Amino acid sequence: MTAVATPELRARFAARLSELYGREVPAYTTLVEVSHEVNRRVLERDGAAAERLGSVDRVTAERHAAIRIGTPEELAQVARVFGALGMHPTGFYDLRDAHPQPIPVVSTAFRPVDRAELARNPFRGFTSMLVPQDRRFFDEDLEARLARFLAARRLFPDELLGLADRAEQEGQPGEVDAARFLDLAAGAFALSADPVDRAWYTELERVSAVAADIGGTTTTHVNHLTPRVLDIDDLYASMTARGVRMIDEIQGPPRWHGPDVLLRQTSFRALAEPRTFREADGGIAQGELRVRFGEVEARGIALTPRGRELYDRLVAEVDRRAAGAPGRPRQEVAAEVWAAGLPDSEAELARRDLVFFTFAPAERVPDGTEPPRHLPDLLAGGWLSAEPIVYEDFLPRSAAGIFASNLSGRGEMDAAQGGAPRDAEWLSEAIGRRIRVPEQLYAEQRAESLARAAAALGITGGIVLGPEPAVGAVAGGGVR
Ligand code: OOG
Ligand code: NI
Repeated sequence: MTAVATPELRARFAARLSELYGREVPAYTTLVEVSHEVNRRVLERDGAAAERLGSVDRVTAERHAAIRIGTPEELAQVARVFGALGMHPTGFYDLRDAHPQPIPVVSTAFRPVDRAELARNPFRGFTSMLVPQDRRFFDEDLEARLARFLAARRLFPDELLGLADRAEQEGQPGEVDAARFLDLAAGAFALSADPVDRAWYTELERVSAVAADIGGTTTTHVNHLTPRVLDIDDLYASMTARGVRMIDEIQGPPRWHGPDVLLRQTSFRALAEPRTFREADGGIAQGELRVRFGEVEARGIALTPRGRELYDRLVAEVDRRAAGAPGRPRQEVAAEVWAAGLPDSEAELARRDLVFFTFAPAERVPDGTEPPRHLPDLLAGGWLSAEPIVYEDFLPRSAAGIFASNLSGRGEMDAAQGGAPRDAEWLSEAIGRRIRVPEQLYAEQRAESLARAAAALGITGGIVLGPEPAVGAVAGGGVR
């Protein structure tokens, strides 16, 4: 019997979820259609340059799902399902101290980490876990009742988890097991018709709409499924022209003439969906909930720690200037700050070590001379070509902005209370899997490419990242 390789299983799962979510949230289908139109327009306009940050096949199929769960046990189970799909927990995001609005969750993103796997299908699952132990949001009594409620539910059937473990450990399930796994996995994330306990949901909603979405129901579901577009400003205008009401702003870096970095995101507003409720008197009634929305994103180049520091400084500067000029659109202020603060070419971004690239020997390297050892000299001399590394992760500030612009109530919080400390290490322990660090993954990819290039060019001792010390000391040791 034929076997299904991990990337193929992941691609099939992403497609299944897309079908499911399109059936549940028809506006998502519009969003995907408009995304495809935008991507076609950009390909026509920019030709090969449009595919600089990923092939059109990759980008067309690219999605991230947002999943919200209640306990470390549930997160460990999600990790097994995603593990079968070659997706590893990457990055730690604490949204409890997010602006403009704190959310009582911590998050990680499950995603492929290997370049070839990402190129094949980069499906990600941004997964948030409630922190009922955080006294700023939940008092002891509510924590105890939440814990009981969550302990009594079962989000993922044993058969699914068994198939997931087998696929992860042995790889390549047969067609029959793969089909069963996909049915059960997609089913676990479908919106359930089970009645929602109105009083319980409302009580949690007073703390946070996200707490209610997670802890107010006996099942889980996809909160949103996000396609990728090559021009998010075009997408925003095209959706608005179709009469879809978008949130006020595109989150993340502004539109500008230089290379895209990190991540820009926007969404249409959460739509009212029919749900069944159990009322206080035990009666069943129809009602609606407004929790699922349609997000879309554009991806740029990954920033090095030095680039990220610069980015954070620019964002702070935008905040400062925007606060001083209340009437001005934030995007306009941001574009101005960007133009003054960020180099507007890949070459200059690379020279200043602000973004991540992989490097390979140029098609035609100079003859008859020894290659230099320092990266800037190798680039300037035409020895190496550089390929940008796409940012494959998330931005907590955008996440919080998207959360906030889609919630109606602000929730109640008592900032004087203690918050339960949580970090990546805590999360690794809790789910028994190492949480990868995005910047380390990008740095490893760069180092591997430099080691290969050094070997191909015969540079003994390896390529040195920074310029010649005489030119200006820049940190960054030899690779290899
Ligand atoms: C997750 C919000 C974060 C993103 O793209 O930054 C997110 C959620 O709403 O559950 O999906
Ligand atoms: Ni999202």
